[in-house]
Amino acid sequence: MSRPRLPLRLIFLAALAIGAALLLGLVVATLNSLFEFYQRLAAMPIWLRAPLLVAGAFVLGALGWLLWRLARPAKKSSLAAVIPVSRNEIDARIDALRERHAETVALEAELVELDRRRASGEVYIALFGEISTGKSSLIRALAPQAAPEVDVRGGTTRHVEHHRGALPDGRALILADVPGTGEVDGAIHEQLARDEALRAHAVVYLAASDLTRAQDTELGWLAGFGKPLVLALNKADLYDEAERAALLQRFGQRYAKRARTIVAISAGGSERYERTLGDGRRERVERERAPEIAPLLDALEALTATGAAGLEPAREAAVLAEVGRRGDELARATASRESAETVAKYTRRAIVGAMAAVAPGSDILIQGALATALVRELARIHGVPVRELDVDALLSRVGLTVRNTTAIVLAIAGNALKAFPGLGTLGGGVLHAIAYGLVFDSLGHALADTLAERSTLDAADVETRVRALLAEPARERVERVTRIAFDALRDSGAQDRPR
Ligand SMILES: Nc1nc2c(ncn2[C@@H]2O[C@H](COP(=O)(O)OP(=O)(O)OP(=O)(O)O)[C@@H](O)[C@H]2O)c(=O)[nH]1
Ligand SMILES: [Mg+2]
Repeated sequence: MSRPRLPLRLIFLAALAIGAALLLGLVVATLNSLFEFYQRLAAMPIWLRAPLLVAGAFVLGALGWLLWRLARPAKKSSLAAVIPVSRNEIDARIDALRERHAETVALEAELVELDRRRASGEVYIALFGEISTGKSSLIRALAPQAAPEVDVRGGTTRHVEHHRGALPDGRALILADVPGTGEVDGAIHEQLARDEALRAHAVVYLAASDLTRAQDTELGWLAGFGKPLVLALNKADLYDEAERAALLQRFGQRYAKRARTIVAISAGGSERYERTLGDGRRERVERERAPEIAPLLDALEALTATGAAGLEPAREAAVLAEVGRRGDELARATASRESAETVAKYTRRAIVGAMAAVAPGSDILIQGALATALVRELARIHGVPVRELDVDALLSRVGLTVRNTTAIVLAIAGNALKAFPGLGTLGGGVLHAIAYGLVFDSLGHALADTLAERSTLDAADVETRVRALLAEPARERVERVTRIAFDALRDSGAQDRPR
Protein backbone atom coordinates (compact mmCIF):
# COMPACT_ATOMS: atom_id res chain seq x y z
CA MET A 1 0.00 0.00 0.00
CA SER A 2 2.96 2.36 0.55
CA ARG A 3 4.21 2.04 -3.06
CA PRO A 4 3.37 5.52 -4.44
CA ARG A 5 5.34 7.26 -1.69
CA LEU A 6 8.77 6.87 -3.37
CA PRO A 7 8.42 9.34 -6.29
CA LEU A 8 6.93 11.89 -3.93
CA ARG A 9 9.99 11.69 -1.72
CA LEU A 10 12.29 11.98 -4.73
CA ILE A 11 10.50 15.10 -5.94
CA PHE A 12 10.82 16.59 -2.49
CA LEU A 13 14.56 15.84 -2.34
CA ALA A 14 15.11 17.31 -5.83
CA ALA A 15 13.22 20.47 -4.82
CA LEU A 16 15.34 20.70 -1.69
CA ALA A 17 18.59 20.32 -3.71
CA ILE A 18 17.53 23.00 -6.21
CA GLY A 19 16.54 25.31 -3.36
CA ALA A 20 19.91 24.82 -1.64
CA ALA A 21 21.81 25.44 -4.91
CA LEU A 22 19.82 28.65 -5.52
CA LEU A 23 20.52 29.89 -2.02
CA LEU A 24 24.23 29.18 -2.37
CA GLY A 25 24.25 31.03 -5.70
CA LEU A 26 22.55 33.99 -4.09
CA VAL A 27 25.07 34.13 -1.24
CA VAL A 28 28.03 33.92 -3.65
CA ALA A 29 26.52 36.62 -5.90
CA THR A 30 25.91 38.94 -2.94
CA LEU A 31 29.45 38.46 -1.64
CA ASN A 32 30.76 39.10 -5.11
CA SER A 33 28.80 42.33 -5.45
CA LEU A 34 29.94 43.48 -2.04
CA PHE A 35 33.56 42.76 -2.93
CA GLU A 36 33.23 44.66 -6.23
CA PHE A 37 31.55 47.54 -4.45
CA TYR A 38 34.38 47.66 -1.92
CA GLN A 39 36.99 47.70 -4.69
CA ARG A 40 35.21 50.53 -6.50
CA LEU A 41 34.89 52.45 -3.28
CA ALA A 42 38.60 52.03 -2.57
CA ALA A 43 39.44 53.35 -6.05
CA MET A 44 37.38 56.52 -5.54
CA PRO A 45 39.00 59.80 -4.53
CA ILE A 46 38.61 60.55 -0.85
CA TRP A 47 36.30 63.58 -1.39
CA LEU A 48 33.75 61.27 -3.01
CA ARG A 49 34.28 58.24 -0.78
CA ALA A 50 33.84 60.02 2.56
CA PRO A 51 30.38 61.56 1.89
CA LEU A 52 29.22 58.30 0.31
CA LEU A 53 30.23 56.34 3.43
CA VAL A 54 28.56 58.86 5.71
CA ALA A 55 25.35 58.73 3.67
CA GLY A 56 25.43 54.91 3.67
CA ALA A 57 25.92 54.77 7.44
CA PHE A 58 23.07 57.24 7.89
CA VAL A 59 20.69 55.20 5.72
CA LEU A 60 21.62 51.99 7.57
CA GLY A 61 21.17 53.69 10.93
CA ALA A 62 17.77 55.06 9.94
CA LEU A 63 16.70 51.65 8.66
CA GLY A 64 17.80 50.00 11.91
CA TRP A 65 15.93 52.60 13.98
CA LEU A 66 12.78 52.13 11.90
CA LEU A 67 12.95 48.36 12.28
CA TRP A 68 13.42 48.72 16.04
CA ARG A 69 10.46 51.08 16.29
CA LEU A 70 8.28 48.63 14.40
CA ALA A 71 9.45 45.45 16.10
CA ARG A 72 9.99 46.45 19.73
CA PRO A 73 7.43 45.16 22.21
CA ALA A 74 4.80 47.69 23.19
CA LYS A 75 5.56 49.36 26.52
CA LYS A 76 3.11 48.35 29.18
CA SER A 77 1.78 51.41 30.86
CA SER A 78 1.85 51.09 34.62
CA LEU A 79 -0.85 53.75 34.70
CA ALA A 80 -3.42 51.30 33.37
CA ALA A 81 -6.42 53.59 33.35
CA VAL A 82 -9.27 52.42 35.49
CA ILE A 83 -12.42 51.78 33.49
CA PRO A 84 -14.93 54.55 34.17
CA VAL A 85 -18.34 53.46 35.33
CA SER A 86 -21.46 55.55 35.89
CA ARG A 87 -23.41 55.88 39.11
CA ASN A 88 -26.53 54.41 37.49
CA GLU A 89 -24.60 51.39 36.35
CA ILE A 90 -23.20 50.85 39.85
CA ASP A 91 -26.66 51.25 41.43
CA ALA A 92 -28.08 48.69 39.01
CA ARG A 93 -25.27 46.23 39.74
CA ILE A 94 -25.76 46.57 43.49
CA ASP A 95 -29.54 46.09 43.12
CA ALA A 96 -28.92 42.91 41.14
CA LEU A 97 -26.48 41.65 43.77
CA ARG A 98 -28.91 42.40 46.58
CA GLU A 99 -31.57 40.36 44.82
CA ARG A 100 -29.11 37.48 44.77
CA HIS A 101 -28.72 37.80 48.56
CA ALA A 102 -25.14 39.01 48.25
CA GLU A 103 -23.59 40.98 51.13
CA THR A 104 -23.81 44.47 49.63
CA VAL A 105 -23.76 46.47 52.87
CA ALA A 106 -20.14 47.65 52.51
CA LEU A 107 -20.68 48.77 48.92
CA GLU A 108 -23.82 50.66 49.85
CA ALA A 109 -22.01 52.33 52.76
CA GLU A 110 -19.29 53.47 50.38
CA LEU A 111 -21.88 55.15 48.16
CA VAL A 112 -23.52 56.81 51.17
CA GLU A 113 -20.12 58.21 52.18
CA LEU A 114 -19.53 59.35 48.61
CA ASP A 115 -22.76 61.35 48.69
CA ARG A 116 -22.16 62.65 52.19
CA ARG A 117 -18.78 64.09 51.29
CA ARG A 118 -20.10 65.66 48.10
CA ALA A 119 -22.89 67.36 50.07
CA SER A 120 -20.44 68.59 52.73
CA GLY A 121 -18.45 70.59 50.17
CA GLU A 122 -15.23 69.97 52.13
CA VAL A 123 -11.90 69.23 50.46
CA TYR A 124 -10.46 65.90 51.59
CA ILE A 125 -6.73 65.23 51.46
CA ALA A 126 -5.35 61.81 52.38
CA LEU A 127 -1.79 61.37 53.57
CA PHE A 128 -0.63 58.05 52.24
CA GLY A 129 2.61 56.09 52.35
CA GLU A 130 4.53 53.28 53.97
CA ILE A 131 4.72 52.94 57.74
CA SER A 132 6.87 55.49 59.57
CA THR A 133 7.21 57.82 56.62
CA GLY A 134 5.79 60.59 58.83
CA LYS A 135 2.10 60.81 57.92
CA SER A 136 0.90 61.45 61.47
CA SER A 137 3.73 63.93 62.04
CA LEU A 138 2.64 65.80 58.93
CA ILE A 139 -0.92 65.93 60.25
CA ARG A 140 0.43 67.60 63.39
CA ALA A 141 2.24 70.12 61.26
CA LEU A 142 -0.80 70.84 59.08
CA ALA A 143 -3.36 70.77 61.89
CA PRO A 144 -1.55 71.91 65.05
CA GLN A 145 -4.58 71.37 67.29
CA ALA A 146 -4.74 67.70 66.23
CA ALA A 147 -2.69 65.28 68.25
CA PRO A 148 -2.36 62.03 66.35
CA GLU A 149 -0.02 59.46 67.79
CA VAL A 150 3.50 59.56 66.43
CA ASP A 151 6.08 56.92 67.16
CA VAL A 152 9.35 55.57 65.84
CA ARG A 153 7.74 52.16 65.66
CA GLY A 154 6.03 51.42 62.35
CA GLY A 155 2.32 50.63 62.38
CA THR A 156 1.38 53.28 64.95
CA THR A 157 -1.74 54.51 63.18
CA ARG A 158 -4.36 51.76 63.04
CA HIS A 159 -7.48 53.58 61.92
CA VAL A 160 -8.44 56.32 59.54
CA GLU A 161 -8.71 59.60 61.42
CA HIS A 162 -9.89 62.91 60.07
CA HIS A 163 -8.50 66.24 61.27
CA ARG A 164 -9.46 69.75 60.29
CA GLY A 165 -6.51 71.72 58.99
CA ALA A 166 -6.13 75.01 57.19
CA LEU A 167 -4.05 76.35 54.33
CA PRO A 168 -2.13 79.63 54.71
CA ASP A 169 -4.78 81.34 52.55
CA GLY A 170 -7.38 80.40 55.17
CA ARG A 171 -9.18 77.65 53.30
CA ALA A 172 -10.04 74.59 55.35
CA LEU A 173 -9.02 71.05 54.53
CA ILE A 174 -10.07 67.74 55.99
CA LEU A 175 -6.89 65.75 56.43
CA ALA A 176 -7.04 61.97 56.62
CA ASP A 177 -4.36 60.20 58.62
CA VAL A 178 -4.31 56.56 57.55
CA PRO A 179 -2.39 53.43 58.55
CA GLY A 180 0.92 52.96 56.79
CA THR A 181 1.34 50.39 54.05
CA GLY A 182 4.10 47.80 53.79
CA GLU A 183 3.66 46.40 57.29
CA VAL A 184 4.13 42.66 57.74
CA ASP A 185 0.66 41.06 57.98
CA GLY A 186 -0.87 44.50 57.56
CA ALA A 187 -3.30 43.68 54.74
CA ILE A 188 -6.39 44.85 56.64
CA HIS A 189 -4.85 48.18 57.63
CA GLU A 190 -3.49 48.62 54.14
CA GLN A 191 -6.97 48.16 52.71
CA LEU A 192 -8.33 50.85 55.07
CA ALA A 193 -5.63 53.21 53.84
CA ARG A 194 -6.24 52.47 50.18
CA ASP A 195 -9.99 52.92 50.46
CA GLU A 196 -9.50 56.25 52.17
CA ALA A 197 -6.98 57.39 49.55
CA LEU A 198 -9.56 56.73 46.84
CA ARG A 199 -12.22 58.66 48.78
CA ALA A 200 -10.01 61.75 49.01
CA HIS A 201 -9.90 64.60 46.49
CA ALA A 202 -6.12 64.47 46.44
CA VAL A 203 -3.37 62.41 48.02
CA VAL A 204 -0.03 63.40 49.51
CA TYR A 205 2.22 60.40 48.97
CA LEU A 206 4.95 60.40 51.58
CA ALA A 207 8.30 58.70 51.18
CA ALA A 208 11.34 59.04 53.41
CA SER A 209 13.87 57.92 50.81
CA ASP A 210 14.05 56.73 47.23
CA LEU A 211 10.98 54.69 46.32
CA THR A 212 11.14 50.91 46.54
CA ARG A 213 9.49 48.77 43.90
CA ALA A 214 6.45 48.30 46.15
CA GLN A 215 6.11 52.07 46.66
CA ASP A 216 6.51 52.60 42.94
CA THR A 217 3.65 50.18 42.27
CA GLU A 218 1.50 51.85 44.91
CA LEU A 219 2.03 55.27 43.36
CA GLY A 220 1.15 53.82 39.95
CA TRP A 221 -2.03 52.31 41.40
CA LEU A 222 -3.14 55.70 42.78
CA ALA A 223 -2.26 57.51 39.56
CA GLY A 224 -4.24 54.87 37.64
CA PHE A 225 -7.38 56.18 39.37
CA GLY A 226 -6.55 59.66 38.13
CA LYS A 227 -5.89 60.79 41.70
CA PRO A 228 -4.23 64.22 41.95
CA LEU A 229 -0.96 63.44 43.73
CA VAL A 230 1.76 65.32 45.55
CA LEU A 231 4.89 63.23 46.00
CA ALA A 232 6.58 64.43 49.18
CA LEU A 233 10.08 63.42 50.21
CA ASN A 234 9.74 63.67 53.98
CA LYS A 235 12.52 63.74 56.60
CA ALA A 236 14.50 65.95 54.23
CA ASP A 237 16.45 67.10 57.29
CA LEU A 238 18.22 63.74 57.27
CA TYR A 239 19.85 64.54 53.91
CA ASP A 240 22.44 67.15 53.01
CA GLU A 241 21.82 69.63 50.22
CA ALA A 242 23.43 67.49 47.48
CA GLU A 243 21.66 64.26 48.51
CA ARG A 244 18.31 66.02 48.64
CA ALA A 245 18.81 67.55 45.19
CA ALA A 246 19.86 64.17 43.76
CA LEU A 247 16.77 62.46 45.23
CA LEU A 248 14.44 65.17 43.95
CA GLN A 249 15.99 64.95 40.51
CA ARG A 250 15.48 61.20 40.49
CA PHE A 251 11.86 61.61 41.63
CA GLY A 252 11.37 64.14 38.84
CA GLN A 253 12.72 61.77 36.21
CA ARG A 254 10.63 58.84 37.36
CA TYR A 255 7.42 60.35 38.65
CA ALA A 256 6.81 63.66 36.87
CA LYS A 257 3.97 62.04 34.93
CA ARG A 258 2.26 60.54 37.96
CA ALA A 259 2.62 63.33 40.50
CA ARG A 260 1.41 66.87 39.91
CA THR A 261 4.09 68.22 42.24
CA ILE A 262 7.20 66.82 43.89
CA VAL A 263 8.41 68.46 47.09
CA ALA A 264 10.96 67.91 49.85
CA ILE A 265 9.73 68.59 53.39
CA SER A 266 10.33 67.94 57.05
CA ALA A 267 7.10 67.05 58.79
CA GLY A 268 8.92 67.44 62.07
CA GLY A 269 8.24 64.50 64.30
CA SER A 270 10.07 64.35 67.56
CA GLU A 271 13.57 63.50 68.58
CA ARG A 272 14.96 62.03 71.77
CA TYR A 273 18.31 62.98 73.19
CA GLU A 274 20.18 63.02 76.52
CA ARG A 275 21.22 66.22 78.22
CA THR A 276 23.44 66.82 81.23
CA LEU A 277 21.89 68.78 84.08
CA GLY A 278 23.72 71.33 86.25
CA ASP A 279 24.34 68.75 89.01
CA GLY A 280 25.90 66.32 86.54
CA ARG A 281 22.88 64.03 86.23
CA ARG A 282 21.84 62.99 82.73
CA GLU A 283 18.27 63.25 81.58
CA ARG A 284 16.43 61.86 78.54
CA VAL A 285 14.48 64.51 76.73
CA GLU A 286 12.03 64.35 73.85
CA ARG A 287 11.45 67.45 71.80
CA GLU A 288 9.47 68.34 68.74
CA ARG A 289 11.41 69.00 65.58
CA ALA A 290 10.36 72.21 63.84
CA PRO A 291 8.42 71.34 60.69
CA GLU A 292 9.37 72.77 57.31
CA ILE A 293 6.49 72.22 54.97
CA ALA A 294 6.18 75.44 52.97
CA PRO A 295 6.59 73.76 49.52
CA LEU A 296 3.83 71.29 50.39
CA LEU A 297 1.47 74.08 51.47
CA ASP A 298 2.09 75.84 48.16
CA ALA A 299 1.43 72.61 46.27
CA LEU A 300 -1.80 71.97 48.18
CA GLU A 301 -3.01 75.52 47.59
CA ALA A 302 -2.45 75.11 43.86
CA LEU A 303 -3.96 71.63 43.77
CA THR A 304 -7.14 72.63 45.60
CA ALA A 305 -7.54 76.02 43.89
CA THR A 306 -10.75 74.87 42.19
CA GLY A 307 -12.29 73.89 45.54
CA ALA A 308 -14.18 70.68 46.26
CA ALA A 309 -16.56 71.13 43.33
CA GLY A 310 -13.71 71.18 40.81
CA LEU A 311 -12.11 68.06 42.25
CA GLU A 312 -15.34 66.16 42.82
CA PRO A 313 -15.82 64.48 39.39
CA ALA A 314 -12.40 62.78 39.54
CA ARG A 315 -12.97 61.73 43.16
CA GLU A 316 -16.37 60.30 42.30
CA ALA A 317 -14.96 58.42 39.30
CA ALA A 318 -12.25 56.83 41.48
CA VAL A 319 -14.70 55.72 44.18
CA LEU A 320 -17.19 54.37 41.63
CA ALA A 321 -14.45 52.48 39.80
CA GLU A 322 -13.39 50.84 43.06
CA VAL A 323 -16.98 50.07 44.09
CA GLY A 324 -17.45 48.58 40.62
CA ARG A 325 -14.37 46.40 41.02
CA ARG A 326 -15.50 45.20 44.42
CA GLY A 327 -18.99 44.62 43.02
CA ASP A 328 -17.50 42.42 40.29
CA GLU A 329 -15.58 40.49 42.92
CA LEU A 330 -18.75 40.06 44.94
CA ALA A 331 -20.63 38.94 41.82
CA ARG A 332 -17.98 36.29 41.20
CA ALA A 333 -18.16 35.08 44.81
CA THR A 334 -21.97 35.03 44.63
CA ALA A 335 -21.90 33.07 41.37
CA SER A 336 -19.49 30.62 42.96
CA ARG A 337 -21.78 30.16 45.99
CA GLU A 338 -24.87 29.76 43.81
CA SER A 339 -23.01 27.32 41.57
CA ALA A 340 -22.01 25.17 44.53
CA GLU A 341 -25.63 25.13 45.77
CA THR A 342 -26.93 24.27 42.31
CA VAL A 343 -24.39 21.49 41.78
CA ALA A 344 -25.29 20.01 45.17
CA LYS A 345 -28.99 20.20 44.31
CA TYR A 346 -28.55 18.40 40.99
CA THR A 347 -26.09 15.89 42.41
CA ARG A 348 -28.75 14.98 44.95
CA ARG A 349 -31.35 14.63 42.23
CA ALA A 350 -29.01 12.45 40.17
CA ILE A 351 -28.41 10.22 43.17
CA VAL A 352 -32.10 9.93 43.96
CA GLY A 353 -32.80 9.25 40.27
CA ALA A 354 -30.11 6.59 40.06
CA MET A 355 -31.37 4.84 43.19
CA ALA A 356 -34.87 4.79 41.78
CA ALA A 357 -33.74 3.62 38.34
CA VAL A 358 -35.24 0.32 37.33
CA ALA A 359 -32.04 -0.78 35.66
CA PRO A 360 -28.94 0.66 37.33
CA GLY A 361 -26.76 2.24 34.69
CA SER A 362 -29.59 3.54 32.54
CA ASP A 363 -28.22 6.70 31.11
CA ILE A 364 -29.79 9.34 33.29
CA LEU A 365 -26.83 11.63 33.01
CA ILE A 366 -26.45 11.64 29.28
CA GLN A 367 -30.04 11.68 28.17
CA GLY A 368 -31.69 12.99 31.23
CA ALA A 369 -33.33 16.34 31.36
CA LEU A 370 -31.46 16.72 34.63
CA ALA A 371 -28.11 17.38 33.00
CA THR A 372 -29.67 19.86 30.60
CA ALA A 373 -31.28 21.70 33.46
CA LEU A 374 -27.96 21.76 35.36
CA VAL A 375 -26.15 23.27 32.38
CA ARG A 376 -28.89 25.84 31.87
CA GLU A 377 -28.98 26.89 35.49
CA LEU A 378 -25.20 27.23 35.79
CA ALA A 379 -25.07 29.22 32.55
CA ARG A 380 -27.77 31.54 33.87
CA ILE A 381 -25.86 32.04 37.14
CA HIS A 382 -22.77 33.08 35.19
CA GLY A 383 -24.75 35.20 32.74
CA VAL A 384 -23.67 33.12 29.74
CA PRO A 385 -26.35 32.74 27.05
CA VAL A 386 -26.60 29.16 25.73
CA ARG A 387 -28.46 27.57 22.83
CA GLU A 388 -30.20 24.21 22.96
CA LEU A 389 -27.69 23.02 20.39
CA ASP A 390 -24.69 23.94 22.55
CA VAL A 391 -26.13 22.12 25.56
CA ASP A 392 -26.72 18.96 23.50
CA ALA A 393 -23.24 19.14 22.00
CA LEU A 394 -21.68 19.57 25.41
CA LEU A 395 -23.59 16.68 26.97
CA SER A 396 -22.88 14.26 24.16
CA ARG A 397 -19.21 15.19 24.33
CA VAL A 398 -19.00 14.74 28.07
CA GLY A 399 -21.32 11.73 27.82
CA LEU A 400 -18.57 9.87 26.02
CA THR A 401 -16.25 10.52 28.87
CA VAL A 402 -18.79 9.33 31.35
CA ARG A 403 -19.54 6.14 29.46
CA ASN A 404 -15.86 5.38 29.16
CA THR A 405 -15.17 6.04 32.77
CA THR A 406 -18.22 4.65 34.51
CA ALA A 407 -16.36 1.49 35.45
CA ILE A 408 -13.43 3.50 36.79
CA VAL A 409 -15.72 5.78 38.71
CA LEU A 410 -17.44 2.81 40.29
CA ALA A 411 -14.09 1.37 41.29
CA ILE A 412 -12.95 4.66 42.76
CA ALA A 413 -16.19 5.16 44.60
CA GLY A 414 -16.01 1.61 45.90
CA ASN A 415 -12.51 2.12 47.24
CA ALA A 416 -12.89 5.58 48.67
CA LEU A 417 -16.16 4.75 50.35
CA LYS A 418 -14.58 2.01 52.41
CA ALA A 419 -14.06 4.88 54.81
CA PHE A 420 -17.81 4.78 55.47
CA PRO A 421 -18.58 1.74 57.60
CA GLY A 422 -21.80 0.03 56.76
CA LEU A 423 -21.92 1.25 53.21
CA GLY A 424 -21.25 -2.17 51.80
CA THR A 425 -24.51 -3.42 53.29
CA LEU A 426 -26.41 -1.03 51.08
CA GLY A 427 -25.60 -2.98 47.98
CA GLY A 428 -24.41 -2.17 44.50
CA GLY A 429 -27.35 0.08 43.70
CA VAL A 430 -26.32 2.70 46.24
CA LEU A 431 -22.68 2.55 45.22
CA HIS A 432 -23.76 3.03 41.67
CA ALA A 433 -25.89 5.98 42.65
CA ILE A 434 -22.97 7.52 44.51
CA ALA A 435 -20.78 7.05 41.45
CA TYR A 436 -23.45 8.79 39.41
CA GLY A 437 -23.52 11.58 41.95
CA LEU A 438 -19.77 11.88 41.61
CA VAL A 439 -20.12 12.22 37.86
CA PHE A 440 -22.76 14.92 38.28
CA ASP A 441 -20.71 16.72 40.88
CA SER A 442 -17.67 16.63 38.57
CA LEU A 443 -19.65 17.85 35.58
CA GLY A 444 -21.20 20.64 37.64
CA HIS A 445 -17.93 21.87 39.09
CA ALA A 446 -16.09 21.59 35.79
CA LEU A 447 -18.83 23.54 34.07
CA ALA A 448 -18.99 26.19 36.79
CA ASP A 449 -15.22 26.71 36.57
CA THR A 450 -15.25 26.95 32.78
CA LEU A 451 -18.14 29.43 32.85
CA ALA A 452 -16.47 31.53 35.55
CA GLU A 453 -13.09 31.67 33.86
CA ARG A 454 -14.06 31.78 30.17
CA SER A 455 -17.58 33.22 30.19
CA THR A 456 -18.51 30.76 27.44
CA LEU A 457 -19.74 27.18 27.19
CA ASP A 458 -16.41 25.80 26.03
CA ALA A 459 -17.19 22.08 25.66
CA ALA A 460 -13.56 21.05 25.16
CA ASP A 461 -12.52 22.83 28.33
CA VAL A 462 -15.40 21.32 30.32
CA GLU A 463 -14.46 17.86 29.06
CA THR A 464 -10.81 18.27 30.10
CA ARG A 465 -11.86 19.40 33.56
CA VAL A 466 -14.42 16.60 33.99
CA ARG A 467 -11.80 14.03 33.01
CA ALA A 468 -9.34 15.47 35.51
CA LEU A 469 -11.94 15.51 38.30
CA LEU A 470 -13.10 11.98 37.60
CA ALA A 471 -9.60 10.62 37.27
CA GLU A 472 -8.76 11.71 40.77
CA PRO A 473 -11.81 12.29 42.89
CA ALA A 474 -10.54 14.04 45.99
CA ARG A 475 -11.59 12.49 49.28
CA GLU A 476 -13.38 15.67 50.23
CA ARG A 477 -15.57 15.40 47.11
CA VAL A 478 -16.30 11.72 47.59
CA GLU A 479 -17.34 12.42 51.17
CA ARG A 480 -19.50 15.32 50.13
CA VAL A 481 -21.30 13.25 47.51
CA THR A 482 -21.66 10.32 49.88
CA ARG A 483 -23.19 12.59 52.47
CA ILE A 484 -25.71 13.78 49.91
CA ALA A 485 -26.50 10.12 49.15
CA PHE A 486 -26.96 9.36 52.85
CA ASP A 487 -29.28 12.31 53.26
CA ALA A 488 -31.26 11.21 50.20
CA LEU A 489 -31.48 7.70 51.61
CA ARG A 490 -32.61 8.94 54.99
CA ASP A 491 -35.23 11.19 53.41
CA SER A 492 -36.53 8.35 51.29
CA GLY A 493 -36.92 6.34 54.49
CA ALA A 494 -34.33 3.65 53.82
CA GLN A 495 -34.05 1.23 56.65
CA ASP A 496 -30.43 0.14 56.82
CA ARG A 497 -28.74 3.47 56.91
CA PRO A 498 -24.97 3.46 57.53
CA ARG A 499 -23.75 5.11 60.71
N1 LIG B 1 14.10 63.24 61.05
C1 LIG B 1 12.80 63.29 60.88
N2 LIG B 1 12.00 62.38 61.46
C2 LIG B 1 10.68 62.46 61.26
C3 LIG B 1 10.10 63.44 60.44
N3 LIG B 1 8.76 63.24 60.41
C4 LIG B 1 8.51 62.18 61.20
N4 LIG B 1 9.66 61.71 61.70
C5 LIG B 1 9.80 60.55 62.60
O1 LIG B 1 9.40 59.38 61.93
C6 LIG B 1 8.80 58.46 62.84
C7 LIG B 1 7.45 58.03 62.33
O2 LIG B 1 6.58 59.13 62.32
P1 LIG B 1 5.00 58.97 62.25
O3 LIG B 1 4.45 60.34 62.02
O4 LIG B 1 4.48 58.17 63.37
O5 LIG B 1 4.91 58.12 60.92
P2 LIG B 1 3.59 57.46 60.27
O6 LIG B 1 3.81 57.50 58.81
O7 LIG B 1 2.37 58.10 60.80
O8 LIG B 1 3.73 55.97 60.80
P3 LIG B 1 2.58 54.85 60.87
O9 LIG B 1 1.38 55.43 61.52
O10 LIG B 1 3.22 53.78 61.68
O11 LIG B 1 2.33 54.42 59.48
C8 LIG B 1 8.71 59.20 64.17
O12 LIG B 1 9.78 58.78 64.97
C9 LIG B 1 8.88 60.67 63.79
O13 LIG B 1 9.47 61.42 64.85
C10 LIG B 1 10.97 64.39 59.82
O14 LIG B 1 10.57 65.29 59.09
N5 LIG B 1 12.31 64.27 60.08
MG1 LIG C 1 0.78 57.31 61.75
